[in-house]
Amino acid sequence: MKQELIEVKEKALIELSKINDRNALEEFRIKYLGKKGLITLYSKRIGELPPNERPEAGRICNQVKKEISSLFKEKKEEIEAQEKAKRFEIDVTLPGRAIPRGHLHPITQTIKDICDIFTRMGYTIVKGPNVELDYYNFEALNIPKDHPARDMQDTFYISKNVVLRTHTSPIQIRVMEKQQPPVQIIAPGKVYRHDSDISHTPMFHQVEGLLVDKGVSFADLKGTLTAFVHEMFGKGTELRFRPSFFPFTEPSAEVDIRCVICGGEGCRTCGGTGWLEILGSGMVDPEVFGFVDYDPERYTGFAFGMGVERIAMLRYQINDIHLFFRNEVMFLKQF
Ligand code: 2U9
Repeated sequence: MKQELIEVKEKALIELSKINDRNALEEFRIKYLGKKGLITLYSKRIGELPPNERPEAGRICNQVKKEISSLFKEKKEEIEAQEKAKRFEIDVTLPGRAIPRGHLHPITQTIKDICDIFTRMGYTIVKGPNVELDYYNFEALNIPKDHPARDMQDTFYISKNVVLRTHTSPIQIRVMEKQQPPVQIIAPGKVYRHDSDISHTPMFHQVEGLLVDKGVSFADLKGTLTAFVHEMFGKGTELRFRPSFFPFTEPSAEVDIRCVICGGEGCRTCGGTGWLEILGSGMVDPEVFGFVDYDPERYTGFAFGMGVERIAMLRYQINDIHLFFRNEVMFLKQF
């Protein structure tokens, strides 16, 4: 039996040395160390030996069991460590997973570009509330009570005297209320009009500007807006000032540029005229100065306003305003 046990041990140690996964190791444990395993079997057989052989056989059996158990334990730890290492294995030679980089929305980019041109001319950017008092949105801008813009059909009313601003002009009124001239500000932001069809969205963006000081003339307005158009659409862009009307400016003018699509030949975009309207402007009406306590005898000023979506559509040659607000990544990715 002594010889048999030594052979079992040697066989077991060779088997164990070849094992390198959890399942084979478990099979090994059952075969040698389990309840019905070989070592258990031998220890039971000790009782069948003549009494004088039993102590030595018992000692050898215990020693064999101890050795196998100890090497089994070592192997178990080794396999567990290997498995753990495999789970956390990182192949540093693999190419990295690229995180797609986003960018500003084309409307945000256009607002930024417009504002950058004016800040370089010395204008300060000012923001204001989207929900406005009727007074700042209409009254102080010389928009009379019976003006169609004040109709429920055209303006979103929050309550009798509170509206969603229909233009960013109330921002300029708020600034003028707080400070005397000189004022040189640019007012970008969202505006809301009760209007939704192929070419209108109920929310869109405007950038407006205001400059008030002593001796400001229509020539300053023309020079400023000409510089803006040349920066925004290119130095060679031809433009024209066309008489118009706004309740808050007098005289008023709209600015057209040569059609960016046909170059003046006449096409669908310019409606065959060869010109594209891009902004409105004028000298601030003295009536408006009355509301903010500016002396119209001492000060004059000019103002202008543009729709950002329209500028962006011309700039990127987009024919549908709704594309800006659908959040389709395939569209937005292009800018
Ligand atoms: C104050 C005084 C005057 C701002 C102006 C326009 C002309 C204009 C339109 C462009 C396209 C609105 O988005 S749009 O539909 N705006 O034509 N805006 S003058 O005049 C002001 C503003 C504030 C205190």
